Amino acid sequence: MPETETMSPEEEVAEADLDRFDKDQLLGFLREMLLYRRFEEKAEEAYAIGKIGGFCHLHIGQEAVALGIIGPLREDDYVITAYRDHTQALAKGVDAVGVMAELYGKDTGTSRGKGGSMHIFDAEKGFMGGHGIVGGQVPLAAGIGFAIRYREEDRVCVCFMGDAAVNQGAFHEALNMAAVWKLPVLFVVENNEYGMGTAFSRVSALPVVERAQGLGVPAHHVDGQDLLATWTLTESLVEKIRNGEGPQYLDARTYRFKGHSMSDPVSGTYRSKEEVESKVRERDPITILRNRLFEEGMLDEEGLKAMDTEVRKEVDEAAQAADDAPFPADEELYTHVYSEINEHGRLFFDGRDREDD
Ligand SMILES: Cc1ncc(C[n+]2csc(CCOP(=O)(O)OP(=O)(O)O)c2C)c(N)n1
Ligand SMILES: [Mg+2]
Repeated sequence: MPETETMSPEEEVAEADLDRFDKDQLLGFLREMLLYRRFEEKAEEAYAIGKIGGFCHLHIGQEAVALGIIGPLREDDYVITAYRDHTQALAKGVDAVGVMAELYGKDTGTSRGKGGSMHIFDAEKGFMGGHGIVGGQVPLAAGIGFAIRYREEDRVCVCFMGDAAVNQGAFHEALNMAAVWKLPVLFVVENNEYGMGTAFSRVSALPVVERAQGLGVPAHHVDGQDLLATWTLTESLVEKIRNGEGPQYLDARTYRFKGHSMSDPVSGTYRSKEEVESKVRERDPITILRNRLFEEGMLDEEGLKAMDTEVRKEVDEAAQAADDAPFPADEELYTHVYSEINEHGRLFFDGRDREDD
């Protein structure tokens, strides 16, 4: 893909200023990304033995985008995303046990086992899903942004989407309105270079970062495998948005290490085995951060092993809890089919004024 854009000033700061994090924070970042990785590996394993059914899209390889963008947010900010949503839910503070139980289709899952992998949802945590229609969440994010402005709050909504979503009409309509109304939304493209099996460069004349051109939404790009750069740039973009400057657009360059979903091959006609292997070898966000911590003398092999053991235990416990939990009762087939309407005859997107739980 042609590199036509120049670096944004924020990105220069992000690349230069890496000493702004302290040791505990950095170790915490690594632990968090390891948790996402082990969680997904566990889900992969559970899927293979039939404990998880339906669609299941893993985020392995893209962890730094989730943490680097959600980490700098406030607890009361919103996140909305597509179907590759497990690690983003974890990053937003959704309980790992609830996410795993949702994958298992159990009653204790975040959507009572009725949403599954693509529909993790936790309104209390400001995690607004989990959406299966490519680009479907983009106008919803504009709606959330509108609600924030209408209520005169200073919250921010982050809207993740895949690179394929920028070819959807809804993307252009939503970004246009977000710019006109100066909505507090950060639109993030998780640019892993491919849709299901189509290279982005085959279906777009312009690189992802230029696709917001003409819509009035300032565009930025970042190495989405570099957690610290992504975190630093996101902080500055969120500050602009909170200050009322309107929406921002971020092309976060990343790579998916697994197949499109659990039922797809890792490589094939659309990308070579060699390409995937070289990305896994050279562009793993966890390895990149781990190496940096090794170089700085903040972590050694033993420390890493202890961290990993702890994380694996947490994930094993989540899987065991999911396995032990009951499936939803038969009557649950008839609940949550239509959204409840409150006494004012209005629907609230974040569950306010609802008494159904
Ligand atoms: C409107 C619509 N068209 C087609 C599909 C089928 N589909 C599911 S995922 C996908 C590719 C999306 O790729 P991208 O947005 O880059 O996200 P990624 O899977 O790479 O995270 C397609 C075409 C869909 N879910 N919705
Ligand atoms: Mg993609």
